[in-house]
Formats: sequence, structure tokens, C-alpha cells
Amino acid sequence: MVYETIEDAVEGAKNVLEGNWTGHSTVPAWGLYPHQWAWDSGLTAIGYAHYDQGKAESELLSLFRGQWKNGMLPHMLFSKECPDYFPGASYWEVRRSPNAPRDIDTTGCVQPPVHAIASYEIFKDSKDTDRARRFLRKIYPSLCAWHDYLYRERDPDRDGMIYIRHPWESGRDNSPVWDEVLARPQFDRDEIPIYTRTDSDDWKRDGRPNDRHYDTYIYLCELFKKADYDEEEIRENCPFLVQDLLFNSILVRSGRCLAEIARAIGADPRQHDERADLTVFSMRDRLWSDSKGIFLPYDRVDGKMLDHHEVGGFSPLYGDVPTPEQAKRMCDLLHSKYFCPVDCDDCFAITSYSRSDVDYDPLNYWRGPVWININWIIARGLRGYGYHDHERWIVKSIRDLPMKNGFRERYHAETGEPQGGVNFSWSAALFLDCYYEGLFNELEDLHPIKQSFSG
Ligand code: 2M8
Repeated sequence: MVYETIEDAVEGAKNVLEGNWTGHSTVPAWGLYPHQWAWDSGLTAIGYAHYDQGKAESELLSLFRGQWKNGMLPHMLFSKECPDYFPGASYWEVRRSPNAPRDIDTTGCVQPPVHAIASYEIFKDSKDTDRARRFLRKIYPSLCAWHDYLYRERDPDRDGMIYIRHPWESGRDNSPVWDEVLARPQFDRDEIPIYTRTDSDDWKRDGRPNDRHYDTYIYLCELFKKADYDEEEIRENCPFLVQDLLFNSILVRSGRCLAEIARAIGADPRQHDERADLTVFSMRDRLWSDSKGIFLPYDRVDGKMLDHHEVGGFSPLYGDVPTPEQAKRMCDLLHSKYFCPVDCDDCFAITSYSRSDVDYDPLNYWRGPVWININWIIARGLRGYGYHDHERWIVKSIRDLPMKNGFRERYHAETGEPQGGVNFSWSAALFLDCYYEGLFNELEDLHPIKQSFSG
């Protein structure tokens, strides 16, 4: 055990965040991730919101310094202290776009839009409501511009479902769900620049994306650069355009929070709710697979669903997208040998990919391991549908995995062994969120849930 008591672990989680604090924001983990990442910052702010409103606000406000003129919130803001990171500021050449900020270096793609959710959590958790309202007034226009960008530039069909154009935008970089789309671009090695990976020199040992996938990530970035980051041109040429479930589900939940924020500051909430309604309608109508009992992402280039049992398929619970009947079927599948160890006797929560699939790999990044942030998202979704026992099993893992192994980036899906980045911010922050929400107090009478899904 790394932490003997909950109090020690709470202290430990705060120390992790303190250690990763740069003075205005928090890095995901030193070493592997020494810059500011957009959805990491949003999730980290949710942890700070419970005990340090100043840091929570600063985390988000400092992130929005990188917002582009067209509203795009880039997936990373680069610190000048770590110039050796690849692909770093000099690689992205974002100033090819007139929209990129001049005084701060960023990437040219995005990440799941958790930021209105985080802003609203800061308001809800605040003991100083006047201050929190001032914060909301300050950040509201930036949040609106961010959502406007997504609905304007990433939803050419105007059906409320936005596309992502790079696996990095999904937050689940090397999930097997992207494999067939990543295999699509045929290019020679000399079509992309010579580069050295800084994330790993042995991807197998470190459980990172393989070299071919990394080359394809860079190939896609080259395409963005050639288009000078013009979205219309990118859309015409990009072989990776996917309506992703996690991204759109978070967008719905964020849209609802944006509506709440508008209400709290006397602005008009209607557009936010209408957009969220449209996204929900389209996802339910177009992305549900009745045969699989789960939602599936849509590949806009080939015009078909990406047929996988992948953890993103459950994220619509978080956006309140499924009907109660759909939610029931998802829940049965969630609590089956595919995603969760039988009977939850020693549950390590939801794996990132189905355990019965040939591409499942409990050691490799988004191809199997358990992630705290995804489990937190699904647990919140389950709560909304009244699946309290299922939620509690997940919360138990969010408590037990770090107490046993420390606040790590991810955990082995079957043994709970820690993997990847050490002292990882969102694992610490979301542990703190569950603690302060009192969720760890509700775990005493936890019984195995009978599986109703035979698979
Ligand atoms: C991972 O992504 C970065 C690239 O953005 C990487 O692999 O180097 C993902 O897990 C992503 O979801 C996360 O935001 C980032 C930082 O924690 O790391």
C-alpha cells in the first residue's frame, strides 16, 4: 500500500498537484508531459475547485490564453522551459494561421471540451459565490467562443455532431478503434520529416503507440500545416474525420453546463440547450448500434460506423444521451466479462478496450489499461441514470487503485499494476473530487452485482 488511510491519500493527492503546479497551471506529469494539456487542465481544475478556488480559476484562465481568434482551444500550450519535447512549438508552426495567438505557442488541434463543466464545478463548489460569479462572467465569453468554433467549423452537416481530425483530439490516442482509419493514408516515410520521439524510445516496453501510428500522427499534422490550419481545406483532404462519442458526449454535458452558467450570470441559455438537444438527438438517431448494445463512432470519410467494443461507447451516459432502455443495455455490457472482471470481486473498474477482443492489450496505453478519468466520467454518467451500485464499484476502484499504487497515469486492467506517468494530475484531482463529494463514504455495503449479460 502506498497510502494506509484515506487522509494520507488525500494529502498525497494534494502533494501531487502541488508538485505539478507551475505557478499558473498544472502539468499532467513531469517527464512525459511537461506542458499544459487542455482536457487535463479542465479535469484538474475540478479537483482544485474543492479546496483552492484560486488555483482552479487560474488553471482555466491560463489555458484560455492559448485560445485562437476563431475560438479554437488548442490541445496544448507549450512552456518555453522544455523546448526538447516532440512535436513541440517549432514543429507545429501554428502562425501559418492568422488565428493563432502571437505571444504563446500552441498546437493546432483540440481535445475533449470539458472546460464549461469545470467552470461550472468551480462555481458550485465555491464558498465565495460572488467571487465565483465574477469568474464565470470572465470566462463565459471564451467558453462561448470555444463551443461556437466547434459547432461552426467541426459540424459541416449541421447535425450537432462535431468531428475530430486526429487521434490526439479524442484523448484516447492509440485506441484500437482508430486502427483502420489510421491505416488509410498510404505514404512513404520521406513524405514526413525525420523526427525523434521524445515520449519513448521503446514503445513496447513503455506501452506507448507504435512507430507506424506515430508516423501517421505526424502525417496528419503535416496535412494541417500544409493547409495553414484552414479548417475547410483540412476537411477536404484529411483521411481522419470521425464523429467521436466521448468528444460529443462531453460537448453535450458542457453545453448543459454552459446553459447553467448563462443562467447564473443572467445571460441567455437557450442556444446552449438547443445545441445540446440537437447533438443528443443525432447521436441517439445515428450512432446507436442495436446489435451491439452500445454507441459507435462514425467515420465520415468512409461513411460507416467504427464497429468496436471500446470504452468511448459508454461515454454517452455522461451526456445523458441514451434512452433508459439503451442505458440498461449499455449497463449490462459494461458489467460483463468484456469490460469488468466477473462479479466485481476484485474490481479494477472499466478497461479502455474490450477484454475479449484480439486487439485488447492490458499493457498498452489506450488499448486496455484502466484510466481514472474515463472511469470517473462513466461513474458520473451511471449516477445520472440511477445505476448507483455500478457507480459505486467504479468509485471503489478510483479510491483503491491509487491508494495501493499511487496516483499513476493508468493501471493494468487485470492486476491493477501501475503504468505510465508517475504523480499524475488528473488521477489525483478526480480522486479528490470523489473524496470531497463524499462518494468514498458510500462504499461500505457493496455486494457483487449479478451479471445479467451472458455475452
Ligand atoms: C496523452 O496524449 C499525449 C498527446 O497529446 C501523448 O500521448 O503524448 C493522452 O492520454 C491524452 O488524453 C492526455 O491528455 C495527454 C496528457 O496527459 O497524454
